[in-house]
Amino acid sequence: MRSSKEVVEVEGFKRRIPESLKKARTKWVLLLSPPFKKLEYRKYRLGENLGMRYLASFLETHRHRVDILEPSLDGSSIEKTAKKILRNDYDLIGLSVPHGGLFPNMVKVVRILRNNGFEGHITAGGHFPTFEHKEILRYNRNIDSIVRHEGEHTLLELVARLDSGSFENILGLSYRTKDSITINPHRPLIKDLDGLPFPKRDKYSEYDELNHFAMITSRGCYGNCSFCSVRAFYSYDRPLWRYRTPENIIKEIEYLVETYDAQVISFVDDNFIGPGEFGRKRALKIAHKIAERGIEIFFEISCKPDSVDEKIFKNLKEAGLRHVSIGVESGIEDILKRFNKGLTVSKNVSAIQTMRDLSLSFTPYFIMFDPCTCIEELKENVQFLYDNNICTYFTIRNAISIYRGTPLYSQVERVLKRKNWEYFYKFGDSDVTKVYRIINSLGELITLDSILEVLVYIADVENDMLDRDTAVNVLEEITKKINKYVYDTVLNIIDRVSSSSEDDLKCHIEYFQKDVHTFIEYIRKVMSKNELSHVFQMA
Ligand code: B12
Ligand code: SF4
Repeated sequence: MRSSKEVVEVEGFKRRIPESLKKARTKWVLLLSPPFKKLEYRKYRLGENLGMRYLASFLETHRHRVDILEPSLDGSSIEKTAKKILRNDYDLIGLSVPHGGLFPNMVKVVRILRNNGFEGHITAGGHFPTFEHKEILRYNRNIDSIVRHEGEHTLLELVARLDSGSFENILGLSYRTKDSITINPHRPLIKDLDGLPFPKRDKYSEYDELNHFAMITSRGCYGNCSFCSVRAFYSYDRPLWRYRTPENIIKEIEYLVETYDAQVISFVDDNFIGPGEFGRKRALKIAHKIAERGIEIFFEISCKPDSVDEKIFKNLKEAGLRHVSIGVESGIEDILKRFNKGLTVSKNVSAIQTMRDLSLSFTPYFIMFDPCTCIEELKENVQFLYDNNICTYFTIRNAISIYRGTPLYSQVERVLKRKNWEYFYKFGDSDVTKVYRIINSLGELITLDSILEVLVYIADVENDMLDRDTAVNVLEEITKKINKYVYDTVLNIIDRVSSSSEDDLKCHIEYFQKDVHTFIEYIRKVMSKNELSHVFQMA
């Protein structure tokens, strides 16, 4: 029986099916990304979901009608999202779930829809459903099918077969029949990415006042890091890395600039610089073409440290590159091997140095904790961070996340516990657990990460309101101060936890929280002395 509590009133409108759709074989599809509990909106404002936008334009070129709802862009809560959906009689609702953390919210929306009589097909796709397809279908009778891996062709075929209800042989689909779950074979990957229509955009696409858009220029990654689900997602077929040509990429950039006055583009490729000489040449060609055509945009990319090459990055910077996320992950050779990064510490150091030489702002992604971490490794890693002047709350606090489908998942499966569709584990070393708990109780330190981000932004972007030179000088000064403070704090924490009891832990947490507070007040004074107090408000 469905509980009456979850039925929402949908007042003031009748469900409507447009006349045009009634006649044609065209279907009406809604693509939905995870909604939020009211107060989570700011925390989870994620930027546009490119996967859904690719699917939408693909279905539209095959004459289907597609709406997109992205609650993270317009701030709709779970209930408001469900109400909006119930106004229309969609043939199919497609849930896009990049990550399991927000899946419980999706489940709530779906329950409200079913309890209010929604009878259309509900499918889900993205990284999380792909790896958890069996469990989702087993535990969620409201969800009818899962589109695994790349979605364009599988979803199109599913939509075309809705009337017949027969989903046999739709490659890439897992679905529920009355009593069982059928898992169809994989669908080969799309070889020609240039052949795909550009992702569908609308007024919600840009995600801040700078007309900021996301783009992707390749799919897959030739890396094989043990914790990463990207390889697992694409590696059942070849090639591991597929790319769009520079000509096709430039066309999309120009479309975004001309149609939406795009000023900033985040390239969300896992590794913007593709493999080997070919990848480098492609990146260089993209840079040259942007410059040649006089396109005025700022952009950011992510890449592996071993693809940081001074010549390419200089050209990319001249074309508008302003920020690079680099997967440094560790400052210890053995750990880089443990993660199967295919990297060395010296490659990491040289990538950081190249960023500095080119005055490019960068974020080093770093994994401080994993199930096997020991205290000596924490010390060695924090020393690496300090020596490279990148010791911040962002780099010291991360524990590796574990996803089904990854090699790491298979290695540690027996110690994992699942809660709300995410996996948790205990560290092998109890002192490491204590250090982790103390570090994660120091959330106030995030303020310093934000302050550094704002200063980098002011230092980078022309801005009449703020004094850029001051920002550049202060940035250098407080980066050093924060680097030293965070380093000392971690060593101090490590020192205190050894042989301390659970009761001591509480005292340590109080002590460090006070200490952090005092340090932040000190930074506030430094900023105010330099007439940059407003940076605290912006952070
Ligand atoms: C950009 C990005 C983000 C953006 C989000 C942008 C957005 N609104 O989607 C930001 C930076 C905010 C972000 C945040 C996070 N991300 Co992220 N992110 C990515 C990244 C790099 C690219 C996504 C993308 O645009 N891909 C391009 C499109 C074309 O591909 P796609 O999204 O996979 O979509 C295709 C298919 O999946 C499928 N599909 C997708 N949705 C649907 C829906 C339906 C109905 C169907 C039929 C098919 C379908 O069809 C699409 C077209 O082929 C991916 C890695 C990757 N390579 O995909 C990680 C990735 C998805 N992120 C990941 C993670 C872990 C996170 C965070 C948890 C990180 C963190 N610790 O905070 C958060 C959580 C966000 C959340 N709450 O959901 C993991 C997920 C791992 C997993 N198995 O769960 C990935 C795979 C990265 C990784 N290395 O492991 N992320
Ligand atoms: S390089 Fe990045 S995207 Fe590629 S496998 Fe490693 S972590 Fe994943």
